Amino acid sequence: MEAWRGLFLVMVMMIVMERGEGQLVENFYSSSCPNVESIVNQVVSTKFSQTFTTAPATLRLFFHDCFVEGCDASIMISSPNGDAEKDAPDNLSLAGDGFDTVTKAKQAVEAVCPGVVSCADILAIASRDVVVLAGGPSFSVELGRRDGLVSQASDVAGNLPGPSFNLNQLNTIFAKNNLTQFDMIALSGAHTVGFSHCNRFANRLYSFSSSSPVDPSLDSSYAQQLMQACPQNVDPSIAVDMDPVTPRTFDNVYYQNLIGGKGLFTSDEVLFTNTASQSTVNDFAKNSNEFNGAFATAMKKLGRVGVKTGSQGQIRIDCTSFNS
Ligand code: HEM
Ligand SMILES: *[C@@H]1O[C@H](CO)[C@@H](O)[C@H](O)[C@H]1NC(C)=O
Ligand SMILES: CC(=O)N[C@H]1CO[C@H](CO)[C@@H](O)[C@@H]1O
Repeated sequence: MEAWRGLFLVMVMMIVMERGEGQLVENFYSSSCPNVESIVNQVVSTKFSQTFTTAPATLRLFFHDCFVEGCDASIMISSPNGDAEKDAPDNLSLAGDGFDTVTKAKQAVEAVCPGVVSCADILAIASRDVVVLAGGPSFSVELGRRDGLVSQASDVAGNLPGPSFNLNQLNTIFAKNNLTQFDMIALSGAHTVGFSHCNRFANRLYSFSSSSPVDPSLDSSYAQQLMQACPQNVDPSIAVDMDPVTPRTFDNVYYQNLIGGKGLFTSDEVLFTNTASQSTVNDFAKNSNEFNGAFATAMKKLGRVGVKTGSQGQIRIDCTSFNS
């Protein structure tokens, strides 16, 4: 009888341990690098005080990293052949400031706890920190990610949403990453900061349909403003604020913009025009606490996508190259 009970207990423990292995925890570095969060925060704050772009650049880097090969810092890898994830055409706006933030934070962490903290975790911490610095909600970050061993430009296509996506396409690609429509709407609120290049939405101004060159869901004075900033055949490096009202504050004005026909991309505006998502947009527009809570929850879920843990992957020494 005792022997059976012992065996049963061992089996329960094995199941618990097996489940625990793939999971992130908040205090992962509590003994190996207890100050990691304050070290990262210090670097991110300094960089943010030098340039606001630190915030949108780092946040978008995290999103792109997680949706391609999981949150494993594969986006950080530079390749002499130009065939790593960051070399894919979709990267045009992956502003150097995001990469620079992670590289600098990693250097500061390595100086105190060498070889212990993954680049993937540093990117996750820095992404939370930039949201807070820009005025958004704070939240705890789960840690324990390992850095990936694969970074391929060819993996990017098909794994990231496009600015012309409709609601179904958005829901499908987020669902593949264990994120609900509610999470997707909350995460889209990241477009409350940062820039977009003209070519990502020019179709809405000049070639929407044969009967109407301008997308009728665009507010007409906003459309005028965009045409002024983005004339046809404009220099491809020209970019506009995605939130025309409060571009440097992480707030719920993004959703108020959608209600007013001032969503920059089709994929933004559709969240309001489609009745299946409209009520969430209305709620987030009215209630910033609700948006903040939903965004924080969705960021934690985003941070769990495709993570490597335990003995998978490696702890990169230099975030831009695999350990040799
Ligand atoms: C819902 C589907 C999404 C689509 C279709 C989308 C698409 C885009 C596009 C086309 C740009 C402009 C790139 C450029 O031309 O420079 C952009 C910028 C940006 N996106 Fe998204 N995005 C989506 C979701 C997200 C999510 C989930 C996040 C983060 C949580 C995010 C964060 C950002 C940020 C911060 C920028 C500005 C980057 C900068 O100024 O450097 N996006 N997005
Ligand atoms: C989604 O969640 C399931 C169940 O927890 C997990 O097995 C799967 O790996 C997750 N997918 C991604 C892309 O993280
Ligand atoms: C920041 C970055 O890595 N930019 C690259 C984006 O992709 C183009 C090619 O599509 C490269 O030329 C850029 O260097």
